[in-house]
Amino acid sequence: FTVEKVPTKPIDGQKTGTSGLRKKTKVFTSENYLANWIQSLFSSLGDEFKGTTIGLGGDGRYFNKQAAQIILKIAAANGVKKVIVGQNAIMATPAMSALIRRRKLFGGLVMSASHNPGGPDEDWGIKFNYRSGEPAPERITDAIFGFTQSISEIAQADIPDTDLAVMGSSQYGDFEVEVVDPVADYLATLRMVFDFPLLREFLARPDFSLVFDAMHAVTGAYAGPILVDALGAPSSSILNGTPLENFGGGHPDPNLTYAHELVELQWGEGAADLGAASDGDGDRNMILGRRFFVTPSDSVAMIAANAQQCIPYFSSGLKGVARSMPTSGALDRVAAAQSLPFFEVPTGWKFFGNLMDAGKCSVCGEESFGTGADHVREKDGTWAVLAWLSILAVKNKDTPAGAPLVSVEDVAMEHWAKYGRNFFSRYDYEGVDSAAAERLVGHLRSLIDSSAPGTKFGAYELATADDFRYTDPVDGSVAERQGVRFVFTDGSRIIFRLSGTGSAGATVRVYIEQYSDDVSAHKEDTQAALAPIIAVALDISKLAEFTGREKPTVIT
Ligand code: VG1
Ligand code: CO
Repeated sequence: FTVEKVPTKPIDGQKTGTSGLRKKTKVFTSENYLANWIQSLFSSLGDEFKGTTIGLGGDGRYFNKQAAQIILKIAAANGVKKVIVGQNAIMATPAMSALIRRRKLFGGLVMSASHNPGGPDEDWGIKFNYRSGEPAPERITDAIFGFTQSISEIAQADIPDTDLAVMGSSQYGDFEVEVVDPVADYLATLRMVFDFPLLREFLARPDFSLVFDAMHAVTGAYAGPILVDALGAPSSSILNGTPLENFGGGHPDPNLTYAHELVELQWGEGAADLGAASDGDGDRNMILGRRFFVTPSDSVAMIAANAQQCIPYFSSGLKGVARSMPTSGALDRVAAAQSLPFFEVPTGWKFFGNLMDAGKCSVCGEESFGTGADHVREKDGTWAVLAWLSILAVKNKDTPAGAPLVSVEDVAMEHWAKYGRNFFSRYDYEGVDSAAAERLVGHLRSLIDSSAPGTKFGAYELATADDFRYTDPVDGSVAERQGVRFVFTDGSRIIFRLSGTGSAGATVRVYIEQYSDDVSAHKEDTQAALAPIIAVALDISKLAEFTGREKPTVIT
């Protein structure tokens, strides 16, 4: 093939956020927008990737199929030897991470804006994962951004479009495209982690039921082969299992607001013993019991506490555990009780990768419905569902037919009785004016400076206040200004940060946490338990005054 050099000009604002580059679809489909970023990615990698193989796939959203063809042409022209593409351009984020690791790829591209809605008027996005399957570290994303600011031409191969519906290889000169099953490598990785025969046996019990909501997103392509074919769940246990380009018009975000179909089911007569949902690209998860919600900060703590007994991959114990800074301290208590190394990192999965590569962390999680482990380098929605299934399967090994099963709620109550409960909630204010959000953060930073330890905020006495700064214990890199936090003497916390995954305007996130070791209070409703500290958070931040918002758009 021949390589054409297409002249182009830098386009503003191609800086990646918490997880890749996300914009309105119309921005990405505008002239050279995607091509500029892809060329900048290859330019930033120097000669390092030449002659290597990379992966490509996405969450099935609108524009992915066209985007894949654009990416293949630029990859060929820049000297990539081979691209492995998921059939129909499908590849869940954790599956890409598994593919990179199993096939020792140089990296992989995931076309996804995760839980953001899809379609011509909604969002599109792309992210790059590196050699060990981890989200590209900031030194790479910063370099890409640098190239986007000075780019003058795009190299493009004049190869025909590849039929991505058909598995198999196509050769174009020295360049090869191989279309593969997007499930196979990922399933092989999950088989290495879990006891599939045990899970199969448990799912076959007539007194146990599972419901999984794929939200018309990418896990629709995985739920059938994994939950039904490999584990024997009835196909009726999968809801919204067909991936659609616009996710059926919804937000493919597994939380109590957007996964309302599943929530209604789990709070109704037809509730299953375990209810779960995943997001657009398959890395998030929500875990529900019957009329019971497991907040993600608790989920990671409960999985960590039970991992060694219930999941074969962890049978010799955990190397360590980690959570993002705004995630509640439930995991800290498990780490302390089991004398495990513990790490607190900034928001975003990229910070866990170094810890895992260095053998310091086995299980980690974020409050934002992200849970995962070192079998891959991304959070993993399906993994979390199988982890909970494993916990239930092991705890019910001796439950005779007809006797009540140990439920999700029982697991949670038992955990809280042992470790105490960290009540946690997050308030999101979406679509806030960016300048107003910046003024709010400015106010909070000045509040840090003016508040000495011992200052009273309502009934709470300040222990420390800061803007979180993280030094990576492996490579020494520093991430600054990762969230304003107020920590009180009783361990309660109020944290504020701005989202880095939106495509327009600003989203203000307020994270609230309060600990209780009083077993009689553990059944209390989260919002009721946190009402006093939430009032303090809204008061000291003057959030309503700065943003004009009386109420959050989403509460999780
Ligand atoms: C959000 C979450 C963060 C998560 C990120 C990517 O980021 O808060 O915990 O890692 O989304 O998740 P932010 O900057 O908007 O708060 V995903 O499923 O969108 O890849
Ligand atoms: Co996601």
